[in-house]
Amino acid sequence: LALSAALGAVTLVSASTAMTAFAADKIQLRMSTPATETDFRSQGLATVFADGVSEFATYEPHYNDTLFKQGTELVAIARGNLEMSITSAQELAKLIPEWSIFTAGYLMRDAEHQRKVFEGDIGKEMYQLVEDKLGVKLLSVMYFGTRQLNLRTDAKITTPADLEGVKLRMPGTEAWQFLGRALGANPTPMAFTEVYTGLQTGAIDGQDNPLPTNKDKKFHEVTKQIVLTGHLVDMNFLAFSKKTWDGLSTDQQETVMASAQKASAEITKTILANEAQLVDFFKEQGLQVYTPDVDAFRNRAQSMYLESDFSKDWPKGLLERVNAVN
Ligand code: KDO
Repeated sequence: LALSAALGAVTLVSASTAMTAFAADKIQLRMSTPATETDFRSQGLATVFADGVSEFATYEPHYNDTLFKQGTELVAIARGNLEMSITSAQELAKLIPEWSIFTAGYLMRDAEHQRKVFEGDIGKEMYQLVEDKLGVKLLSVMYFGTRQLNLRTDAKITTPADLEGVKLRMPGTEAWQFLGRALGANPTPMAFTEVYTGLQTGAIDGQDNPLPTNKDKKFHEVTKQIVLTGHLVDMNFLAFSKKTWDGLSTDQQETVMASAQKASAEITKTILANEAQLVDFFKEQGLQVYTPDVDAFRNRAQSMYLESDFSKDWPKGLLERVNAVN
């Protein structure tokens, strides 16, 4: 008996070794994003995450909207056509209205506040909602940077009134358009991959993104100023197919989770370090970079959000709980 049990074990081990020996047997993890290959999130995932799961999975990133169009990734995952994406509160809010609370301007204070909110009870509850309603698992939160206004016009912007009539490109969901209006601008939707040309041709007057993204996309070549409104401490989540997740062993699930969290923590660190240096970079490129009357922007945005239809969908007491996290 002892011998046959031992032989059985040997057979099992060699079978599993044979399985992992061929890449073809590995689980394919396709990730679709509008971001470039040089984006810090792309880089962090392609190294830390890909290495972490490499024993049993092949991480296969698709950049610049080449696999799925911006904003369609979550539905693709839910339908079983994609395994992973870098998603946002704005994309989640389109499908799960409770999530619109995290699209509000001037809600999150900084990267640390964001991390504590999503790594605590609030994150657990809000992630569960996504899993139950969409069949998508959110593995981790990462800081994407603080969004600033970036304009091709040169008139100085001090208060929201100065943005009247300014055609501001915002990403293509209602939550983003509302944020543009809350800043006082005239928002217009446009895909991320079209923004550079939009700025170059004057189809739009400006756009908003974090400083590292502005540099990565070379928006400084086609704009004249950056107004440090800091209107959204932006964050992304690593979205993962629940169907794929359920097919993994417990060990593999732990590895996927740990690799996602490690990659996200490193991405956050890199983005924070870069943001701290980039004001000087843009000034060297000849752009005006300055801080407007941030209180004027904050007051207008916060009161517009509280009076908006979005706020009717926010879970009761959640705003107070988010504000109380420190
Ligand atoms: C953008 O379209 O401006 C935006 O920054 C919005 C983010 O939520 C995120 O989708 C991001 O684009 C893409 O990942 C491309 O960097």
